[in-house]
Amino acid sequence: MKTILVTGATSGFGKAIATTFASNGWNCIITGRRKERLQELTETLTRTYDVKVLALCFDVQNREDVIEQLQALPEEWQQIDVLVNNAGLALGRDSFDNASLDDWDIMIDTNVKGLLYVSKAIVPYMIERKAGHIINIGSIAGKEVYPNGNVYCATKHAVDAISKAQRIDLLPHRIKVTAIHPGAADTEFSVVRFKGNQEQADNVYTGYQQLVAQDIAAITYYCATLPPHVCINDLVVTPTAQANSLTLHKE
Ligand code: NDP
Ligand code: 8X3
Repeated sequence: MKTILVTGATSGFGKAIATTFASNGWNCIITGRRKERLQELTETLTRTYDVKVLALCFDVQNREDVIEQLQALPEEWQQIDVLVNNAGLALGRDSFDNASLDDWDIMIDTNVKGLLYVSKAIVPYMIERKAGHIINIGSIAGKEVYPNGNVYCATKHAVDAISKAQRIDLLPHRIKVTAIHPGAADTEFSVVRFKGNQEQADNVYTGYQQLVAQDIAAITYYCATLPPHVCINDLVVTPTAQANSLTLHKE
């Protein structure tokens, strides 16, 4: 039986990824800050599928907590076949001069440093087995910069660069590294970005068929289940109505 660790499994892509892998018989380590949601998902997955689930509650920004909890994994959970670094967020959509330093700190600490802490804690288990697959969730914001995207785009460009670096440095250890870069997808992403303003969030997703979390889960599963000698390195996926960050065709 294989094991996946998904960060940010309490919502959106992460929840759909955990559910898809569980439905295919994978044991799941799920993480996030919202404990009740982790408990709910644990109950749903174990009740619905014949799999084991380990829920770990931590903020990926908290270096000590991340390292402590992941280095102390029970032995039966140390064989992690796939790590999906998914936890992340955008905060605000303000011009460089108007944006908040606090928002910038949180995005950098979560999207960049959090991904590094989790990877650093899990990679030794993979090196020990000479096998493993890291799948980083980037964004089309990591391929192009758009107006008022400044630091969110910078963090996702960092995810792009870190994925390339991991692929090079972890090559001798036979660890695959895949970066998946989605375009607009209807999750809690925009409600978080606009700090609870539902109207502003809904406006992002009107007038076209956006991606849904299940699309990203299916792609992640496909990437994770290719033969051992095949690795998708970099994958950009947008709604058909979206050509790039700046070009969206709304009806
Ligand atoms: P959601 O807001 O639905 O999910 C985000 C997940 O990340 C939640 O489970 C949340 O869990 C977790 N998370 C956020 N901050 C932290 C933290 N500090 N510590 C631990 N977990 C955290 O958004 P999405 O599913 O859309 O986002 C998932 C990833 O996809 C993000 O990296 C995002 O940047 C990226 N992305 C999203 C796109 C979109 O259009 N939706 C497009 C391209 C990329 P909790 O709050 O419980 O901690
Ligand atoms: C999320 C997609 O275009 O809002 O990363 O940055 S976008």
